[in-house]
Amino acid sequence: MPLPLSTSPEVAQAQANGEPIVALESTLIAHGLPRPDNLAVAREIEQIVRRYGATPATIAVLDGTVHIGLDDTGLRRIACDDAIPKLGIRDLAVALASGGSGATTVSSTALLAIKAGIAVFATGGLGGVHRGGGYDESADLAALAGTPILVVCAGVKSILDIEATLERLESLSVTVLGYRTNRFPGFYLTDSGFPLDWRIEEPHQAAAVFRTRTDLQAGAVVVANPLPPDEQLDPGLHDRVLAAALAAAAADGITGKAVTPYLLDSLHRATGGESLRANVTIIQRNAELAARIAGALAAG
Ligand code: PSU
Ligand code: MN
Repeated sequence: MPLPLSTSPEVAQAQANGEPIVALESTLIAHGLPRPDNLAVAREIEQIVRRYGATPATIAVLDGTVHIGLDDTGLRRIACDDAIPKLGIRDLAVALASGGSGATTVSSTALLAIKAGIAVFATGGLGGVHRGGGYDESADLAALAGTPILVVCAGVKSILDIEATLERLESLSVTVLGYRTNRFPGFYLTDSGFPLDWRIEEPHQAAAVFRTRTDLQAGAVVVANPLPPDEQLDPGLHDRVLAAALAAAAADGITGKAVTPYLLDSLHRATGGESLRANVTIIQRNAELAARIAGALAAG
């Protein structure tokens, strides 16, 4: 049986015309941003993708069907329905087989985007290796290793062990490019403290690397797009509230896929919305850059 897949009219038309398309994930809407702002942000990032010449394809599972591009009702369900779970790749089959619904993470969005023939994807920050004693590594990393997709992000979330995550990205042969930077971005922070081997200046260079990467072997190209220094979260505030959030997560016994949403929410509360503002700016900027790269890729 073929995968139950529904493509929005806007995305289907762009596909038919060979026009640039940008995949957007739904977990950051459902579980990464607080309500009610999340719905407005979901709509706004789609608008940004359109403004920069591409068609947005927000991906989610609704009632046992994969949606490539959501209408406003679908977007509203993802943003406002309390019963929308977070679906990594391993959860997708269960949700689809049982007629369920859910929001897709970086791993599952990348997989579904490729199945729909979409090569460029914008998100906030990738998952990675968590800090602390118990081993917790996001499925995003292994998924990117085998998926021919270009992901625009602000690095990996700063709640993670960034050094270990960079090592894993290297082991998994994920190509990482700094966009106008030699430093790996730290999500809320412009600079994670770690260097990058490769830097590009313009979208067409990302497109050229991606084409070559795909010719060599299926695997992701990560374009790391840092927040400008004047838009980052104050680093002192960041370090203080992160330490408190990590301690609270441990004290509350938070495990598994609840860890990332819990930490992001703790930071949003503890910074009085400053981390939320930075997170939204990250997503907006990544949507713009992804649309420009998708344009360069479509132009050939
Ligand atoms: N980027 C954001 N906010 C988010 C995420 C990314 O700005 O909430 C989500 C993505 O869906 C990513 C997930 O795949 O966080 C990582 O979750 P985990 O660590 O459980 O793999
Ligand atoms: Mn995990």
